[in-house]
Amino acid sequence: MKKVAVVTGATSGIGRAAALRLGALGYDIVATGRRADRLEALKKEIESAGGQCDTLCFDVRVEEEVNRYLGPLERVDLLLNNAGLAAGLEHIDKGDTADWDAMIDTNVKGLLYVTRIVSPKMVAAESGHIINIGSIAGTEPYENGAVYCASKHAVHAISQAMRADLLADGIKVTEIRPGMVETEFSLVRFHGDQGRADKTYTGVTPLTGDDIAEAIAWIVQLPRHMNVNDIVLMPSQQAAAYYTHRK
Ligand code: NDP
Ligand code: 8X3
Repeated sequence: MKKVAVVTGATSGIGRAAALRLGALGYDIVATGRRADRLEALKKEIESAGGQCDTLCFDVRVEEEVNRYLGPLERVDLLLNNAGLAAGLEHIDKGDTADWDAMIDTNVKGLLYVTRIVSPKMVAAESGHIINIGSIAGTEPYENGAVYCASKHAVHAISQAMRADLLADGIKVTEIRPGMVETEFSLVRFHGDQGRADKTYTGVTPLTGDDIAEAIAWIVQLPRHMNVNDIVLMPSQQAAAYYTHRK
């Protein structure tokens, strides 16, 4: 029987690239996100390459939707908790509380809702792998990023704790913490301001979604006795959140 991979946030960026790569590796893909047209396009691309893809269109912030869509899945071998966003980049005294809610509800609560409904299926099967997409923001708080950094610090803590929780059940937990990846991330962070988004990558060759998918492909093909607990992936021109060498 083929393995099933659930990928949240598969309509764009890292999630889309990972879904394509995992589909090519032979996983049956369950691709999720809020944009139905993007999910449909992804399904066609995976299936035209000979893979298999089902799509589930829902918002990870809504627990009832998460349970309604993911509850009926009989088997999940791999869960890629990727759906997330940064919204806004400003000092704490100027932050928009709606942005804060979106980040905490998606990056933290959404990841938890998805994990809560999927992980018992893995526990019952005594096998599975959960990969959480954290960030360098999960260990390096930076100016203007208090709430995004807090949400990714939460992902870092949750990843470590869930690894311990699921250890005896034979379930691997990996956290991937990328630096700068050029996706729709900055466009979303700057609320659709393409000029500001583009400036993020001026003078830098950032990582791409495919680069992260490459790491995911390696991680999921390791033998059962071997796990990557935590991996930090950076563009060569970025040493840390505060150190980027722009040419
Ligand atoms: P994108 O904006 O390209 O993709 C984000 C994905 O998340 C989309 O598919 C989007 O789908 C989905 N998503 C967002 N909110 C929701 C929601 N409420 N319900 C369901 N799906 C949602 O950005 P990235 O690919 O870069 O981001 C993926 C992950 O990588 C995020 O967790 C991000 O924090 C993390 N990350 C990104 C880095 C970067 O530099 N790009 C670096 C480090 C970490 P839709 O809008 O269709 O719902
Ligand atoms: C995305 C990378 O540096 O904007 O998580 O936090 S950063």
